[in-house]
Amino acid sequence: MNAVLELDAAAPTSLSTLASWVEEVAALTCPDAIRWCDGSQREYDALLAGMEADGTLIALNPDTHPGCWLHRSDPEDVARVEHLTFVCTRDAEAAGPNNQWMAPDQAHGKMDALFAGCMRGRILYVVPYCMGPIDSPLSRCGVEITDSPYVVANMRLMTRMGAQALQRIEREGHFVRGLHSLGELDPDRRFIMHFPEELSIQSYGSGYGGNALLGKKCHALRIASWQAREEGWLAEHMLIVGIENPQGDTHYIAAAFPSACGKTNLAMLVPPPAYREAGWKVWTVGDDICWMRPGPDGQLWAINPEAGYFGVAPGTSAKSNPNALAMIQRDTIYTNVALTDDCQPWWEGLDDRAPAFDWQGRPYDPANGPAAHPNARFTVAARQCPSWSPRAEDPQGVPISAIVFGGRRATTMPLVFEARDWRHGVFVGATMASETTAAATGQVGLVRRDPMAMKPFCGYHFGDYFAHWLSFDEPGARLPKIFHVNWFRKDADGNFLWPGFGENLRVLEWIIARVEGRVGAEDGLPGFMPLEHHFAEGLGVDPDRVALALQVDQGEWAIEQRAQDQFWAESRDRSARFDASAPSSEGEEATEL
Ligand code: OXD
Ligand code: MN
Repeated sequence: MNAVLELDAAAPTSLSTLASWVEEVAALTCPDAIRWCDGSQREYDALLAGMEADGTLIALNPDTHPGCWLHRSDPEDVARVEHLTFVCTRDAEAAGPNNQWMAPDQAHGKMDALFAGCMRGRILYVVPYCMGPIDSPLSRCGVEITDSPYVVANMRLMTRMGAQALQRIEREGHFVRGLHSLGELDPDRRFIMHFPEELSIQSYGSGYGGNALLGKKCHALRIASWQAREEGWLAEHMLIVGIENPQGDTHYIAAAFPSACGKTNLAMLVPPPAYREAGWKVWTVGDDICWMRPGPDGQLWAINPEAGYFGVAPGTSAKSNPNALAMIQRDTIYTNVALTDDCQPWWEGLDDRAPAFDWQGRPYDPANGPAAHPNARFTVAARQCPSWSPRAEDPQGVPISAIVFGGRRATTMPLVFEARDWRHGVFVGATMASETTAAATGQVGLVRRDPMAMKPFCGYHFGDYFAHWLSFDEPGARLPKIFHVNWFRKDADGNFLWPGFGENLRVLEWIIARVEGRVGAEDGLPGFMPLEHHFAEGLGVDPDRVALALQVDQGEWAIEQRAQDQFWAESRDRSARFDASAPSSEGEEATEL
């Protein structure tokens, strides 16, 4: 490999702060060699070949899945670990009740002890990356140091990684510092530490995506949310999707849902046949993270800082997400999926074939649980998606017409409603809740408050975060309308009331009609509710079930409001100023056309 350097060789960068940081880290971690990654195909191929040789990756069936690989993680290292994730600010209050806090000195002491000598026998990779289009003023850069070639390969798919990013970093002179080691993969020696004041991240003891691909949750959400507050923008856990109507006009919608609630599916939605024939098109800009900033025209302009998708495999099928299925047929890294007997990737919900091996490589036995881990993932370059939007590369970003919040709620929350104004919309996002999923360790299926789907990702005090959101409502602002959706409402027998997937376009159509001021709404308990809509037209679902999905039950709503009050009480102090200003759900005027 041309880029392998001995420890004492000169670093290939003109930026002395970067060169000296790499030297310091090498002195602490004692790697056998240092490799500066250039992001080339050659480098990527060599990394994959090395991982195949040492068993880190298994080549999948080259006829059905060319260029695809399977990685089996340590069985104890399969999801984000919120209980081991910390925000380390000088002032404990700044991290807020929504984060675990540790004093920076204490955290550094702990992490230095863990990192000491941890790369002996390993290669230290230096991974310069850019979050966002390489020439966008909205983008931000970082450098991740890691001893995991799996992380390097994933970072190449997920970010603009390598020589061009390094050039931008050298030009700008600053970058977010991320230090990662697999360590021993011991859950008792695992920490994910964030130092927003130092713009740095330290992650030890996990190879799992959200803990180890530091550009993603750690940088693009926790650190970026802190930077965004200081600089007047928003770093959000949102997909970005463009909806093109038959007249050729495209509206961009940003939508926040908690992990594993169908963000990727919504971002890649395939219109139902009647909509497709009428000329509706869907364009995927991003499936997980959205950075938004007010433009000179007062609108919010957004970029997807990522260049790839790290999606949940189970449940992905020709029905739920045909675009995703098409894009992961080639050049994809799978993690913790099952295998068929001819070495094709398989997971629950894909099809009715029988798997041969489970995610741990054991002959499949239903007594051992699901064949694929419920949080099994695929990593793939965004451009491979058939609905990929070329606007994902636009340095100016895309203008956002609507913001949608949503959660997984069996009861209470209707299919859709609109917030009365920005202030109310912030309240709706702040009080959002969802049933927990397998994307994080812990019990699945509990309703928890997850404001703006940022509970695990906001790098500072939620009270300050809500205040930051409110601050965008200023003279001259042309802010998006805010909506709330729930695709997951169930009837008394536990069956979903709404078919979801491609049919969700019907709800997005109503949202766009509201944005354009073309349809009326009535004021209901949660906000403005649909009057005219096409939700049930030609849907093949009993319209009474759709009506039930749209309904708000007074008793359930009262319980919801008590739960919201309890949430505000927990985040008292800084959120109090916001709580006091929250609109009541009664006495507002219905919107006129
Ligand atoms: C993700 C998550 O991986 O939210 O996107 O957990
Ligand atoms: Mn996510």
